[in-house]
Amino acid sequence: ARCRMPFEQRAEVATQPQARRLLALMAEKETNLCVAADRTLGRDVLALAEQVGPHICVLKVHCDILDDFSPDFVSRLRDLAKRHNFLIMEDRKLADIGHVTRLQATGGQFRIADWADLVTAHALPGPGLLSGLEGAHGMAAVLVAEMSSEGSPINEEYSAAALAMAETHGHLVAGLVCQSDLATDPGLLQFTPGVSFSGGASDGLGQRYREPGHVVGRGGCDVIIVGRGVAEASDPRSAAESYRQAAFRAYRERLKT
Ligand code: 5BU
Repeated sequence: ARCRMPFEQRAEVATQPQARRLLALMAEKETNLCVAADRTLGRDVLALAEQVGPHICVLKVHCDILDDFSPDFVSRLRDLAKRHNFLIMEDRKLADIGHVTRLQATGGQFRIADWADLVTAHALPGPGLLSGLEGAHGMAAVLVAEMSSEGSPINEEYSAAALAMAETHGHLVAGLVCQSDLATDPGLLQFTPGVSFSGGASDGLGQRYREPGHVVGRGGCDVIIVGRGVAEASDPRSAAESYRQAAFRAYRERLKT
């Protein structure tokens, strides 16, 4: 049922504010593409965001891989997010006790909660982690329920526990990072990484890829996450356009099933 409900309708039933915002934006902008801007210089991340901005619903970053992270970088990134209408996800994969999670989310040199709309977190520590994010400037968590990488020890029981944690903390959790269709709540978004037009490929470091049409059509994925497929393409703008079209077409097809 969740898979056959259009994003605009899901935006209305979603209770988490960032999830509502994102679902509405996806419906309006007609995109369910998130680009992972895994570049190590701020200006290269900004240049990519400028190129792919019109085609994405979310830009995902790893602030800790930047050689030159600065407050100026995040203020420019926020300007681009506003201009092109996308959300910013920091893929920090928080995984500590609530107290430390709060310090990591709000302090340090990155001050993630000052600029990110969404932050990823592992379910591993339990709900205290989410309590640590309470009051973090409205930033929502996205819980990692499954990983794309080869040999991950995550099993079905763990994924179900991550889902249960998301469901019982609906005011703080906008969705899941997952590889299969876990959620039933239409207000929760499922983000899926390990997506490339060269499905079946690997990167030599454990990443496993599947095709956009497959993950959205059969995997229940709402938002595809594409990194190198876009960032390392000779023309990132047109690569983003292609991934966007493939993923949105698969979403539209899914509504008819
Ligand atoms: P790629 O270049 O498309 O392989 O990048 C994938 C991105 O998604 C990268 O930023 C990872 O940190 C992120 N990722 C992932 O690949 N697999 C996972 O299970 C999770 C995140 Br969670």
